Amino acid sequence: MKRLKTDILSCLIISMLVGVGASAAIAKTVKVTLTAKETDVVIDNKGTTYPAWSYDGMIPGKLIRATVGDDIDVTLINPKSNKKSHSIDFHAAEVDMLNELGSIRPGHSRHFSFRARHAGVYMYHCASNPLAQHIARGMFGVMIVDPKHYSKTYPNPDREYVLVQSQYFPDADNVTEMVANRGWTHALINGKIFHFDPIHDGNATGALMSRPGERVRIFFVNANINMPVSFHPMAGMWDRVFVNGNPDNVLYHVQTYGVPVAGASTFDIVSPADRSSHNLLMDHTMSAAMRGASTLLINDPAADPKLGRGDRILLR
Ligand SMILES: [Cu+2]
Repeated sequence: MKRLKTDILSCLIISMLVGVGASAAIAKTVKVTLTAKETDVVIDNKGTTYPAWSYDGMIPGKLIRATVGDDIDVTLINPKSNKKSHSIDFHAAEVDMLNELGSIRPGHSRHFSFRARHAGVYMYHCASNPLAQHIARGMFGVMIVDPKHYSKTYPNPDREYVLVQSQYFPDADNVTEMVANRGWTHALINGKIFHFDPIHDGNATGALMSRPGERVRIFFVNANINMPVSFHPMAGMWDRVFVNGNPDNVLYHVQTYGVPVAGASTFDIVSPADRSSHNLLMDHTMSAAMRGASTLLINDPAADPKLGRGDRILLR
C-alpha cells in the first residue's frame, strides 16, 4: 500500500515537471487519415473563394501531433470524384520517395507508417506533379513532434499557436507563372490573406491572444513555393528560436529569423508582464508583409483562456 502511494506521488510529481503537453515515455501509434479534396475554399476575410486542392477541404490540412518515438500510421484517400493524382510527403518521415511518397490515382488509397524519430515542427505536402501547383493550390499541413520531456531550455509554454504562410496565385492553372514566381498577388496565413490582422484588414475578426508575461510558442511553417520568410515580431524579440523546432537547436534573443521554403522553426515570445501590449508577427519581406503575411498578437489580461490551448492551437 505504501509502495502504491509512493508510485502515485512520483507520477504526480513527474506530471507536474513535464507539463501538460508532454506525455510520458510510452510510445504510441498515431493514426492519420487524410482525404485529398479538389474543392473551393475561402481565401480572405471577405469570403472570396478559390478552387483549391487540399487535404480534407482545409488549408492548411489538419494538425498532426506526436511525440518522439511514436509510429505514425497514415492512410491517404484519393476519391474517385477527383480529377488529379495526389500524394503525401511528410518531412518528418525517413522512408522511400518512390514508394510511400508516390502518387495515387483517383479512386485509390495508400497506407504506410513511419516512426517520428526527431522532435521538431515539420511540413507535410502533396508531392505529385507539377509539385509547384499542388503546393500552391493548398496541399500542405503541419506535423509537430514533441520531445519526450520539457526542460529548462525548452520550457512548457503558456500558449501555443501554429502559423503557416503560403503564396497565393489566383491563376490556379498557370503552372509556368508559379514556377517563375510570377503572378502571386497575396500571402496567406493559415489559408487567408491578413487572416488574423484586424489592423491591416477591416474584415479580419480574429487575432492571437495571450496574457502579459506569458510564454507564447509559435510553430511556424513556410509553405511558400519560392519565397523564404524573414519572421519578425514587431515591438518585441524572439526570446528563443528552436531551429527546425528541435529543442537542441536553441538561439536566444533574436530579432528576425529566416525560414527557408518548405522549412519550419519554433519561436517563443514573452511579452512584458507589467503592461498590455501588441506584437505584429510578420514576414519582414515587404512583398509578403504588405500582401497578407502579418498576424496580430494581443497581450491583454482579458485574453480568452481557451485560445492557444487544446484544439485552439491551429486557428482557422
Ligand atoms: Cu496533390
